[in-house]
Amino acid sequence: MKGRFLVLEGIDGCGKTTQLRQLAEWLPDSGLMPEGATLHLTREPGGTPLGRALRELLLHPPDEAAPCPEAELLMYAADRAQHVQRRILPALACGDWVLSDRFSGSTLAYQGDGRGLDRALILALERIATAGLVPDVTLWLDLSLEASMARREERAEDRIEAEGQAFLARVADGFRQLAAERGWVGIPAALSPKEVHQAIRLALEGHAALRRR
Ligand code: Z5A
Repeated sequence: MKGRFLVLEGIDGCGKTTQLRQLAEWLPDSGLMPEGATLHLTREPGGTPLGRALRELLLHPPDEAAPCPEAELLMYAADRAQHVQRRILPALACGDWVLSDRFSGSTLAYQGDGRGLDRALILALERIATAGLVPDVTLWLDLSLEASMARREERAEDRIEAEGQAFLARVADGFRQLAAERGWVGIPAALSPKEVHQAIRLALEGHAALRRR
């Protein structure tokens, strides 16, 4: 029996953390998960002890330690390789379900479209880091740039958020294109948290990849 791998993607502040918490309450009793399966909540970067150290260096480095774009790409790939090998694949092998806040789509959007790094290179690294693992369902929380910035107005920015509006606009375009290419489920994320949760529930209940096999 193999478990299921679900991912939430989208631009900064689109509501992934909020929805992950709501899914953590609903999914185990939703009737979708088989009896005895555990739901593992995780995120990238930072889903393993190594990943947590990388997350700190990626998002809050001292000025002199800020990675260049190429080093940043490799650090996200290292975080993912460790996450896949040490946490996600073992859980799926036991028949458990894994719900991750971000996965490899974020690298294509942020380092590819945002930073302008070579897409073929990113795809080659994706193959190494994911070992071929593809999410069963990716939920793309679709939020406008304006709403994203308004939601984060009062919050201290991390290193990536501090890149500004033009960077975020390229990332948002990247996510839109990826969602179409990879068959992600688009969720209108400007609705209230409760309405977004309802939309996600409907999408998961009707998703062929989550039917009992
Ligand atoms: N990154 C990368 O560059 N490459 C990669 O490969 C990967 C990641 C994997 C990770 O940070 C950073 O790393 C991220 C991408 C980059 N860039 N940045 N920054 P993260 O994932 O921890 O940070 P984030 O994506 O920016 O998360 P976030 O800002 O915490 O946003 P969120 O989790 O999507 O949203 P939230 O925390 O649930 O909500 C944000 C605020 O909006 C909060 O005040 C909520 O109360 C509010 N909210 C949430 N939902 C709603 C609705 N529906 N209506 C109104 N208000 C809402």
